Amino acid sequence: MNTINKLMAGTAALALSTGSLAAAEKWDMPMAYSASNFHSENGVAFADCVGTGTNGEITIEVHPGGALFAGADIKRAIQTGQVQIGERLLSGHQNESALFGFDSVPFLAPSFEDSEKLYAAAKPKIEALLDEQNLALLYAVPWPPQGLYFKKEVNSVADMEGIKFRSYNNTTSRLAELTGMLPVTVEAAEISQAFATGVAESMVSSGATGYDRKVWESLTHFYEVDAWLPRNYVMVNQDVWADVSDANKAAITACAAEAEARGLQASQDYTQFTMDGLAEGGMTVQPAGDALMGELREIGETMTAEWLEAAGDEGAALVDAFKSAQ
Ligand code: PCA
Repeated sequence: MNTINKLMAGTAALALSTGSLAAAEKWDMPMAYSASNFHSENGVAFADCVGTGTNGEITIEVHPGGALFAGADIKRAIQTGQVQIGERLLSGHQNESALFGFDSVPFLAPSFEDSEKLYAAAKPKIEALLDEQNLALLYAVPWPPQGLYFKKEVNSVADMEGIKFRSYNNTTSRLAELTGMLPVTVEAAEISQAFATGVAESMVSSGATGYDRKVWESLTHFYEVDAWLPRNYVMVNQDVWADVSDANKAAITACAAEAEARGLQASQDYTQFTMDGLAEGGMTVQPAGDALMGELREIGETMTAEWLEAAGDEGAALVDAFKSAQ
């Protein structure tokens, strides 16, 4: 090789290496729940899979605990490209579309099995809604069934009168109103403090969230109600997604499918594990009594009718598709 050829070969090698450097991208992935929560652990495993699957061309840094954006702001941050990817409880955005609340209709799909069927019926519509908002859905994972937390024994709706109730979406605020409680919206990351300071005294949530936030430090009772199983969604900005190579899209989609299956399994495994953890922490953990369940079911009927009215024909079609799959 003469000098000129050597120089040219060197330049080509340099161009190649800077080319592959330029192709390497880092995505930030805000998540609202604590690092120890199973959704967050699943998100980290997904991020690792993407790093490996794309040969390091796309790496994802997970920011759990609402550290980068609080839960309520994550969806907008992805839509507007402030971050490339993130996770959000979509039922927190029922103000944008009532359909986002399909997974929080009381007693519509109260088991993991039903929840999967309901999600299958809803998924095309949810994907279309997200697409209109510049978002592509990668995977979704349900929380364990929702039960009621209190700092006293509660046997009826009358026992709930005037209690300060932590809500996380429209449905949970409405539940508070219909049971005579006072709703206050608090992100999961802030609930330990809210309970410790008396800003809230009660909530509806999973055993998993109570366990993660060590709520036995302030609360005493968890009643299994199996009211609904809301979902977290991992979404990517459509403009970012459009720029991903086909090979990397395939790798990320495969990681997302794995994460969805792993997350569902973790949610199922965590259901009993975290309820046992609440009991070990000193809480009384038991199914809600028949009288209370009867009253809650009546309230659930009111809330179902309200949701169907808000969600219109598309909501009714979604419920019909779910019922015919049962
Ligand atoms: N935990 C989340 C949503 C549902 C759940 O189980 C929360 O309480 O914010």
